[in-house]
Amino acid sequence: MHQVKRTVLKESYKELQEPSKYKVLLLNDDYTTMDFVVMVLMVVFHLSLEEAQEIMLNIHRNGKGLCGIYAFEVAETKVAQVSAMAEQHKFPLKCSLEEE
Ligand code: TYC
Repeated sequence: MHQVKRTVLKESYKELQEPSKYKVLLLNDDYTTMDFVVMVLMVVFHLSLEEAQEIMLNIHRNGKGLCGIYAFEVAETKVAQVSAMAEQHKFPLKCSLEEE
C-alpha cells in the first residue's frame, strides 16, 4: 500500500516538472563551406542571414557553437535534418545535442 502511494506521488511530482531542454550544437571542421553552414542555419534553425553568419563565424573561431535550445524531440529532429543535409552534400559537418 505504501509502495503504491509512493509510486503515485513520484509520478505526480514528475508531471509537475518542466520537461528538460536540449542544446543543439554545430561543430567546426576544415571542409564544410561557410555558405553551406549559413544556409543550414537559416533553413533548419529559422535564423536571418545576419544571425546565421554571426553564429557560423562563432563556430569557425571557437570550434563549436549553440544553434538553439529545444524540447528533446525537436532537438533530435534538427540534428537529423542537419546530418541529412550534410551527407547529401558530402560535407563532414557534425551536429550534436546536449542537455541544458
Ligand atoms: N571552418 C569552415 C571553413 O573555414 C567553416 C565552418 C564553420 C565549418 C562552421 C563548420 O560548423 C562549421 N570553411
